Amino acid sequence: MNRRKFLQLSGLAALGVPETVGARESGFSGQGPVVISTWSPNIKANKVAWDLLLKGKSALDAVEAGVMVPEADPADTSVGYGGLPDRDGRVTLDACIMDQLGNCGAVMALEHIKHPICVARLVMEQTPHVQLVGEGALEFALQKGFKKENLLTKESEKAWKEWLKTSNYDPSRTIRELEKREELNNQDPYPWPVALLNHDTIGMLALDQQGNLSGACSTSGMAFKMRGRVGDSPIIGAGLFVDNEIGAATGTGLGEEVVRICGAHTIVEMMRHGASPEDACREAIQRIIKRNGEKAKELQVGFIALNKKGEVGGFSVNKNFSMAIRNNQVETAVESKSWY
Ligand code: SD4
Repeated sequence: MNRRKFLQLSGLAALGVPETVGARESGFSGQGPVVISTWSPNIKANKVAWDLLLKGKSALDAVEAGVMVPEADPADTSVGYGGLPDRDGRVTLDACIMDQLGNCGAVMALEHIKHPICVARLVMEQTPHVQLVGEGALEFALQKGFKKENLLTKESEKAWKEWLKTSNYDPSRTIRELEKREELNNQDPYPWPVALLNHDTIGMLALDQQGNLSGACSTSGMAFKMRGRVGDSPIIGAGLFVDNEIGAATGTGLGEEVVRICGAHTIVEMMRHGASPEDACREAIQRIIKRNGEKAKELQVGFIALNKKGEVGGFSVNKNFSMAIRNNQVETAVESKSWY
């Protein structure tokens, strides 16, 4: 990529406009630093992470700061503040973080705290545990000085009340929403905010200038889920895994499917045995397809991976999964290849 094009991309991102390169690519290589996130609008989150990486900060600091961007954004209806609630109208958040030493921390079904990723980091750094859940996670956060806030925005409350009319839990809604957009010939396939979509959990992976890997993942989970339901996103090995010798992986989509195959860990193990990031993600997706290919047509799971060399890739069950990538050569968002 020439310098002019690179600057153009940077300019677009500065305006908050995701640059979408030819669809269905996913092999990018280059030396660190690198940051990759699920979903193209997270090009904005990447920017925050990237700026820290350029200053020589750790991948851990970068992914935490990056993930805080959609957590604070009320327009992002599946992460943090403004996340769609469970079927009882309560916003419950899941997040986890993992560093280059194999340290990790997670919170599950955490309410009232805008930045669950920061609580997850403190679980990792300041407790003898890896996971805190519900009331206990909230208590811990309050002890650490986090503010108790109402995270249910007027828009999310409205969406929930609308949902109550049918009370039909429907995780395949994302696919249909995206298809509708395609049918309408929408010129901007990845609008921000993504008001109606049920999937835009952020999973972010980074490689820093010291050559270390870290990752973070944060979500409000599936919209209108049962109270107490926890998906893949805060589960180390499912929603996120980092092995500093090999690489890192994370994902988005219907968490139950990801937990069943230990998605992120599976991908890292594939890379250990020589697979490229894209091939490793594809192999994990194939396991979901193998269980029930027909059912898989109705759901979405998308994985992304980053290896120690700074190569990235992704793969999804259905089309319309995108990833945002930033390295020394590109600042871009691309649609991943998909099984269907
Ligand atoms: C979950 N994986 O709770 C999450 C959902 C998701 O955007 O990706 N939402 O199952």
